[in-house]
Amino acid sequence: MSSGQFLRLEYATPSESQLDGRQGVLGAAAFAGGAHSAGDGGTDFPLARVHTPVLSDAREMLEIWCAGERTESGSHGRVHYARAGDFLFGSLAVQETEATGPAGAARLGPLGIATDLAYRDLYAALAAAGNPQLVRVWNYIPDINIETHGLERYRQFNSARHEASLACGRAVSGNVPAACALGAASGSPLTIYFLASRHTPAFIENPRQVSAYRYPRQYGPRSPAFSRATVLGEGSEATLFVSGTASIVGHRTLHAGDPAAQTRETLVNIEALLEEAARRSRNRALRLETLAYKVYVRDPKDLPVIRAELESAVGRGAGLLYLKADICRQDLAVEIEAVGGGGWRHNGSG
Ligand code: 3EB
Repeated sequence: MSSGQFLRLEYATPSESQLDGRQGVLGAAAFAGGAHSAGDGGTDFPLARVHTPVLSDAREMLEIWCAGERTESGSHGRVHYARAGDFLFGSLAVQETEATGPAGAARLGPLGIATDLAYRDLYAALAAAGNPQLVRVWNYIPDINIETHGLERYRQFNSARHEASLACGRAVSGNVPAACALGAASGSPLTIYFLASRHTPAFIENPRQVSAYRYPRQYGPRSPAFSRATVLGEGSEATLFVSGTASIVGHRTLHAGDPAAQTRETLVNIEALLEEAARRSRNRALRLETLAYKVYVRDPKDLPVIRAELESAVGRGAGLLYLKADICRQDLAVEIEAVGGGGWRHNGSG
């Protein structure tokens, strides 16, 4: 069934985006290595400020989600949210220094406590909004690869996300949102934004990969709770959300030390997801060249080869945004996420 609504993603600089007084914005994320300026005058929609540098001439870039007329906006706990029809966008940030948390969570450490607080607030905001389905979650974790308390911080995050989800009666496998988890600047807050819908998406796994929620214990005590992709709607209006995707086959990293080969393997994974998504949603317009991509590059010196591989496969796509970010495994040089589909139109300079 068609929801009769559109969802549109745009990548733009703050000046291109003309956020002040602009209509139809559901929510946005601003990416910058230094100080943020987008939305300085305040916005009436949620704006996530993510502390990751942009790999282009622009100092700051915006990811803007438009969904027609906003019907409500406000905050619930730490979550700033806006609704438009069936969609809900939310954003929240938690400083680890404010993370005192429940006594039982002390063993999680400051990042674990921040994650616990964040996810409890996220689920409470969803519950207050009548429990729309989580479709896509973006997680930005300061110092993601650093080990503290005897455990890498990404793994601490996974444990806390998993346990907070269980504590809130939420799934940790199967019907879990598409997601990504990337590094952010040291000392920045744990920053999360998300999209939810009154419609339940299809949850897509990649036949080439072990589901992340079934990763063996070698990747951490609690497996990451995300689907490889989700699709909202059916036929020509289906909108696809591809999770952060990397050069992983089965559960193992392939092509360590070779960013070009990692990019090609990642694209094979995305194509496998496209095939699954097209089959499940009966949308044959879902093709590599019609998606918009956000590309996380660990080491900026790899940008030229990663860009060459990606753009030879997808052209300009429907938009490309390159960011410098640490990735959740030390041996991964690149991770790519994507959005596409018929209910979605690109409307930016890309
Ligand atoms: C991977 O495939 C790469 O923890 O939410 C990708 C997407 C990754 C989401 C998450 C992690 C997450 O395992 C890492």
